[in-house]
This record gives sequence, C-alpha cells and structure tokens, in this order.
Amino acid sequence: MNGADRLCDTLLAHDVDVCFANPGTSEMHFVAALDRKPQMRCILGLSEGVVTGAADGYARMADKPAATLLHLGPGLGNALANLHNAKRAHTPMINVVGDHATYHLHLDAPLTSDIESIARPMSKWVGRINRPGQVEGQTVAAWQAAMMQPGISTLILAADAAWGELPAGEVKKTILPPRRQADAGDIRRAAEILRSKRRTAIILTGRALRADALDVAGRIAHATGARLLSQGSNGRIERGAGRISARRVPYPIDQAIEFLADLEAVILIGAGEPVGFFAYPGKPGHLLPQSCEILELAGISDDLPHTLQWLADELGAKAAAPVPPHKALERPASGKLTIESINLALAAAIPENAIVCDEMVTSGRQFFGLTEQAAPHDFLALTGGAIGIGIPLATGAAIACPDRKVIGLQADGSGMYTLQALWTQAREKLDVVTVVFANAAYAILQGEMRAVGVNNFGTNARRMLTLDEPVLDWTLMARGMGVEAARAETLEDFNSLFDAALRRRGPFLIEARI
Ligand SMILES: Cc1ncc(C[n+]2csc(CCOP(=O)(O)OP(=O)(O)O)c2C)c(N)n1
Repeated sequence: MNGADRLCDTLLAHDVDVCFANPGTSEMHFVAALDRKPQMRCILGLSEGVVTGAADGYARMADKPAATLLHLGPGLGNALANLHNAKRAHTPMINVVGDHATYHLHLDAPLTSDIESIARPMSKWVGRINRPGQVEGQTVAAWQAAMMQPGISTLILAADAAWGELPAGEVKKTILPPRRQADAGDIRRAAEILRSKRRTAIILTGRALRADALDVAGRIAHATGARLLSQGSNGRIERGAGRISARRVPYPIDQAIEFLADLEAVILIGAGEPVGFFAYPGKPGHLLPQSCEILELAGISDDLPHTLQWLADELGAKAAAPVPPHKALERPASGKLTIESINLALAAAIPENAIVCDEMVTSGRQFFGLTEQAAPHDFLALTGGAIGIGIPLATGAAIACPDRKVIGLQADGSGMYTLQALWTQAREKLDVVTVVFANAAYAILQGEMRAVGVNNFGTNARRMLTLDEPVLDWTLMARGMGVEAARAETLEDFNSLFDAALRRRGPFLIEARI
C-alpha cells in the first residue's frame, strides 16, 4: 500500500465515491490507486472548470462532497471560477491537487507554483500531505471541514507522499460532531420580533430551502405575518406547486431596494444581509432600510432545519400555511420564439422531480417566478456570478441523481466557457436536456452599458458585446462532442423538440434562436 491508496481508502471510508478529474504526471500514482478501486467512480472533465462545476452540481444534489483531481497550480487555477461559485453555494468539495515530490520543489521546475496561495481564496480549508503517514489524518480533516463548514477543502498531495509505502491498514469512518444549534436568547429575540407586528422578513438559504424546512418556515410566516424570502441566489431550492415558496431578493439594484424598502426587521437563517450585486454611483450597498433591525439567528454551518423548528415551537406555530392550489400552467402552443414564450413553455413543461440548472442570465428574468407553479422540482442557480457553470452543474447533478431528468437552461455566452462538459454528458450517458438561449450577444452587458448612459455603441463596444460574425452553431458543437442536438426557430419546434427530449434518455441539446 502507498499513500495514494490510503487517500482513496480514506475518501471511500467517508462515503466520497465520485472523483471528477483532470490529471497530469504528478498525479499518476493517485490515478493508479484510483484504478485499483472500482468503487470509486472517476469522471473525466476536459477542462478544470468542468471538473469543479460538476463537483458542485453533484454535491448540491448528493448532500456530500465529490473529490476532484487537479494538476498542480495551473490546473487549480483553471478551476477557480467555478470553485468561487461553489464557495458561494456553500458546497462541500474535496480538491486533491498534485504537487511535485517534496525534494523536487527547490529546483523550481516549470510546473512549480505556490499552490496554497492559489487555493486559499476559494477554500475554507487548505492542507498539504508531505509524507505517506500524513495521508489519513489530513484527508479526514479535509472531509470534516468540507462537511461541517460546509465548503471547499483543498488537499495538496506531494508526489513522494503518494508513492511512499505505508503498512496496510483499514480506515475507520470518523463521526461528525453535531451541527451548532441556535442560541436560546436569539430564538426568544426572534420570536419577540415576529410577535411585535413590525413588518418583518425571514431570509433563508442553504438547508432552510428544502421542502421540509420550508414547511416549517411557512408555519412561522402564517402564524406571524412575516414575509418569507430567499437570498438573491441559492445553491438549491426545492420548489414548485404545493411547496412553500420564499421569494428571491431581485438582482437589479432598484428593484431590490424597493422590494425591501418597507421592512422594519429581518431575521437571517443561513443567509447573509442583502447587499448590492455591484456598486453603482449614488446607490447604497446595504439594501435594507437603515432603521431595519437585523438578527442573524443562524449561520450557514448551523443546524438550519432545527433552528426553524425551534422558532416555530417557541411561537406555537402549528398550523400549516395554505399553499395556492395547483393550477396547471398554460403552455403556449405556437408563435414566435421569444424569451417570454419560451419561459412560459418551459415552466409549463418541467416534469415532476426534475432538476433545473439555471444559467439563463437575461433570458431567465421571469422564469424563477413562473416556477412557483411548475411541477415540483429542484432549482440550482448560478451562485457566485462567475459565468460558465451551467453545463458542468447539470452534468454533476445528473451523476448524483441518475433517475431524475436534468434540465440545463443555458445562455450562449456563458455556455461557451465550459461547453466541453457536453462531452462528459455524452460519455457518461447522462440524462440532461440542455436548452441554449442563442441570442448571439452578451445581452446583460449591453443593458449595463445603457444603464450608464451609453446608447450608441461604437465599433469597440459592439465587438465586445456581441457574439456574431461568426454566429455560434450549437448544434454542430454539441454533435462534435457526441450530444444529439437540434435547432428551434419557432415555438412549435421548441415544444416538440422539448417533449421528444423528455421522452428519451441521454443528453440532448436544443438551440433556441431568440
Ligand atoms: C467568469 C466571468 N467572466 C466574465 C463575466 C462578465 N459577464 C457577466 S455576464 C456576461 C455575458 C453573459 O452573456 P450570455 O451568457 O450570453 O447571457 P445574456 O446576457 O446574453 O443573457 C459576462 C461576460 C462574469 N460574470 N464571469
């Protein structure tokens, strides 16, 4: 047995049995060890953004981390944008990053870099394994941090620690400590606020957005008149008809300020205080009114469902909140393919228990609102604003939930960052329908330009904000990676392609020309 074998055994003993990978020479002993472990499912991503985006989608649905395998500093560097999104989603993940043998580092060979410094901004835990004897302890520490924070752990594995021999031995699973519970004084204060008849909102994220926790939150809201809200973006929401809905704080700054303007108190459960996505001249960063009382009842690593239950008990909130009766959404049948018509058609056609991955950008502004009445589903969003997560996210979610239909809703510009994930979908035969909103533009940035008063774009601005000349052909790109694809020019086309894609298994891509 060598250090790499012990690393695999330690991951497997802790139920980490999927590894999204893009390996190199310094990781060859780890690759060889993974090859000796058929229980570990290894999935190749053709760029590191695919690897970490997929690990994010996987963990959001599996509620446990995947491992990633990344090649030294440059491999980790390529992965950073989607690690940033995973960090913002509070996703558990264990990155295994290979490094040169300890005695080789001082030679400053071409791939040598300061891996710790690259890892630190996105990781809640960073550790290094320099000797085989450190493998088990460091891997358990990485797993424990990923689960408890929850967040990203980055484990740097020196090549000589991977190949160094170790006496054989079995790894025992470490039991996690219980999550921190809310403070009794804070619960009493929250109950006081909620009884005070002030205009109060409860803002939720993380585990508080699962259906069972939302039910309890709904009882609290029903008993007290509080508004239930969720953060502007959230890793996963169990959503749809029959479920309690927590409205999202809007993204556009003026809408967000107006949305929150009348609040006198806010209770945060896992969520952060709402702030502007960007700074704008003359506009505030804090979005709540200055006089609004803010109580942080529970942080993201606390036991959020327990916090809600305790608060409901304190208030004696037993009656279930009424949910609007399910009325099937009307599906537009024909006409022009516009953002509005396609949003309605999609919301009406989402199958029950689907997983929806949203990177629609400007094509999705109304979509989230419509999904309140869609069939029950999970909604996974772009959490950190770093575009290029959608296709990998759907890929990882499909690995975690092979029996559920995954629907990837994808803006074209964002999709181009990590379109290689389509190849992984084809190779792993994943049941994902990707809809590309092909507007041939960075439309959101055109809007931001107009918002700063520039209405006539010159050549430079136009060339930076459009994706034409040449137009991207998504059907060809998908087919080139083994994913069947078709183009929709009308709503009839779209509806029939979407229905056909739902009936079959395996990846399919629809390019919607809007
Ligand atoms: C990693 C990263 N790079 C660049 C940006 C800046 N950015 C924000 S939106 C956007 C373009 C989005 O275009 P598209 O995905 O086609 O959606 P649309 O705006 O057309 O709806 C860019 C480049 C970003 N958010 N993240």
